[in-house]
Order: sequence, then C-alpha cells, then structure tokens
Amino acid sequence: MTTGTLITVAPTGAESAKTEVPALPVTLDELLLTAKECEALGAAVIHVHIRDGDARPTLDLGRLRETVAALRESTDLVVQLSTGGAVTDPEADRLAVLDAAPEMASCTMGTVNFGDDVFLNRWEFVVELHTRMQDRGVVPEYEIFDLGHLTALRRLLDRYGLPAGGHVHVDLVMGVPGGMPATTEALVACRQALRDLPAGTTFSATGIGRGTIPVILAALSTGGHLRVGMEDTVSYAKGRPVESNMQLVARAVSFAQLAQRPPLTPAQTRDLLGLAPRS
Ligand code: KMH
Ligand code: ZN
Repeated sequence: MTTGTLITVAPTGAESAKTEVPALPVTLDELLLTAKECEALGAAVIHVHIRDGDARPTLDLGRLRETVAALRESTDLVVQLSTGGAVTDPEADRLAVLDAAPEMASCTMGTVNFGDDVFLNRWEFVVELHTRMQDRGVVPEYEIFDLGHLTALRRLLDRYGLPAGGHVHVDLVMGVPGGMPATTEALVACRQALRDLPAGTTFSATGIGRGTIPVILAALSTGGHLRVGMEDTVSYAKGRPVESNMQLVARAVSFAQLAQRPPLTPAQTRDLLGLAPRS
C-alpha cells in the first residue's frame, strides 16, 4: 500500500546549455544550493549530472567524487549519480561513475532514439552495470524509456538476480522524442507490466517538457512516485521558463499533498528503497 510520495529532483541533466537556460545549476555551489533548497521543500533523492568548468557535461571522476562528498556533507538527500551521462559518453566512462561510490545510480534498461541522437544501452553493457552495482552495494534506479525496457528488466533480474538491497525501483522517463509518450495510457501500460516484476517493485515517473503535469497526475493516481527537475522540464507553463528547480519541486509537493500522499523524508525513502540508513 503506497502512502507517501518519493520526490526525486533531477536538477541539471546533460542536454540543456547554461547559455540557453541560465537558471540551470552547473557549478558545485549552484548544485549544493539547489539540493539544500529542494530538500527543504520535500525532495528526498537527487539525480545528479555534473558539468565541467565550461558548463559542459562531464563524467570526470574527481568532480563526481567531490560532488558526492559535498552533497552528503550538506544534505541528507539520497545521492543518485547518472550513469547515463550524455549520449556521447563512452561505456567505460559511464561504468566508472560507480567508482565515485554513490548510494544509488541510474541503470537504463535499453537503447532508445533520443531526439536526433541515440542513447545506446547494449544488453552486455546493462548487465555489466547491474552486476557491478550488485558487487559494490550501489542501489540502482532502472530507467525505463519504453515499455520493452520493462521486459528487459524482467530478463535481467531473472538471469542475474535482485539488485543490492533486494528492492526493485524503476523510473519511467516519458516523452523523450523516440521513447514512449508522456500520457496516462502509456503510464498505465507500464503499471500493468510492473506486475511481472518482483512483488513490492516501486516506480516513479517523469514527463519530459509539456508531459510533466499529465505524468505527475497519472503517477500519483496509480501509486507511483515523482521525479521532477530541469533535466526534464525547462518550461513551467506555456511561454514561462522555469525559474528554478525549487519551483518544480514545490509544484510536485503541492500535487502530492493534494493527493493526500505527502513527501517521504530521505530516511523514509532509504527504508522504502532498501538503502542502508545514514549513520
Ligand atoms: N542524458 C541522457 C542521455 C540517466 O541519467 O541515467 C541519459 C539520462 C539517463 O539522463
Ligand atoms: Zn539523467
């Protein structure tokens, strides 16, 4: 029985340019400020992509380690590093993200067209990511861009076993051009498919761009959790650029409260996802 709502903030991503979206947090200081404010509003997990000194996406291990340490120092948020990176990142660099020892990391369950690009996730790569996370005790969030990715997840778990902590959590990323649409119908189809996954599997959902609100409503009404942030949405409403990640988290919190499923704290989230409590 789902009660509270797990709210993840994905503040930066790898796709938007700082020059076009000035409110995007790209420095460590900007990220920390965003993290603290989003936590105060009700976020429990932060999905992290980082940028280099020129605000370009990077998987630099030193910066990743510094980011994980700084977020742990200044917040209680669950730190989830992206292993998806940017579409141009090589597999070896994406695997090496785990060397930064985050509590959680993303694990995308298949290849998807990504606008004009391809977000490549070969089966062997997915298996390597999953098994390395098992070995290191990093809890995955399985990123699902299309219905078939849930079938791939079932195959992965059948062949290679449950993730660290034993709990399965997926995030439905809806509305990427090339992936599933950000609609209630698509979310319900995924919800049905989740029945083939281990009992207790939880899901969050995020709608890209104008899909944000329909996906929030569909997720809340079907027992799902929420991911919001400027990685996925840079318009608050038609003709109104997002002012900050906090604006998106505050809106998600309002929807969750209206649904009588208030935000989960980071401690409640660790319990839900099978993460060790913070010492
Ligand atoms: N930036 C996308 C190519 C993830 O973070 O794991 C991949 C992505 C998924 O954002
Ligand atoms: Zn991401």
